[in-house]
Amino acid sequence: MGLQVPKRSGALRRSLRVALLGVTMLVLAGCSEADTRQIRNLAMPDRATEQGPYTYELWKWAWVAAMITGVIVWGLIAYVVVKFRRRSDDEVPRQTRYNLPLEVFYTIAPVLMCIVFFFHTVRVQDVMTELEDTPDLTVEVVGYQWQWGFNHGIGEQNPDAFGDDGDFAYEEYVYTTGDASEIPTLVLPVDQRIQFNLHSPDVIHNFGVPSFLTRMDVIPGRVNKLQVTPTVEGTYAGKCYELCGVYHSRMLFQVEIVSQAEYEAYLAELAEAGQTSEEPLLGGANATTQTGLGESQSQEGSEE
Ligand SMILES: [Cu+2]
Repeated sequence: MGLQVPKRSGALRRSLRVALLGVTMLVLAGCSEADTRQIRNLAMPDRATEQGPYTYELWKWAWVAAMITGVIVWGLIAYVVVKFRRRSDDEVPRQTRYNLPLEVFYTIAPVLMCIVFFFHTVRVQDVMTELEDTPDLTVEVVGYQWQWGFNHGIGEQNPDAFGDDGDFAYEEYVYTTGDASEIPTLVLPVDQRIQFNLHSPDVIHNFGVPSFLTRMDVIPGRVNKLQVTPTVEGTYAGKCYELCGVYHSRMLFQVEIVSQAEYEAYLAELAEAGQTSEEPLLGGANATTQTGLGESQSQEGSEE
């Protein structure tokens, strides 16, 4: 005996249909321009560098591959659900074991897919981590608990400098950093290949700008290097991506990509404000000389 389901009245069906239509319209109307952009970008930010599109393409095609796999799997599930459904209460399905060709297929296919994913991941990673011998300029970045400092070189860059202790690319620097009331701004010239030398005097941080579609750990005791070529002028958000302590969430910064002339004017502005030094300020002992870290704060820090 089957289940006795009361037939829905026509009125109920009509009101259900109206409700469904209403919900659909509400959902569609709720899509702001930002949402539409997010959907179009597959939840990725706009690309602001030459290297960014590589990450984006990897992301996009990984989704395409996952979708194709999903559609095949869902299709097969629907097919067997319908084709092999129980047709009468006392039917016992045919019992089958082993299907060698099928088992070989579903072992080899995922392995092949992993190889393809791996190949493209390595290819993109090589682009994102590539270090050209002669970047157009080098910025010494310091991430410290809990702030960022940016040291821009003045004058000619020494292409042989390695960026480690004392071996810096410039003879003179201007610097900027944030304080408790203001986050710092990293100003960069457009269309120049920029190398970031990443320093940390305390714990592991992570230097990341979503619109660059890349980021890198900032590790005490070593200098990690990252090169990007910004291509779109504008203001972007950056932050620390490694939980580094109680005020990790304050390690925000702003990135401004500007023209070469504006960049030079900015450096002159910093120099005029007296924010100059012979060597980049890299936190630690230097922290006392950085803006935003007054003497009282640094003394508190040294007592720990
Ligand atoms: Cu941090």
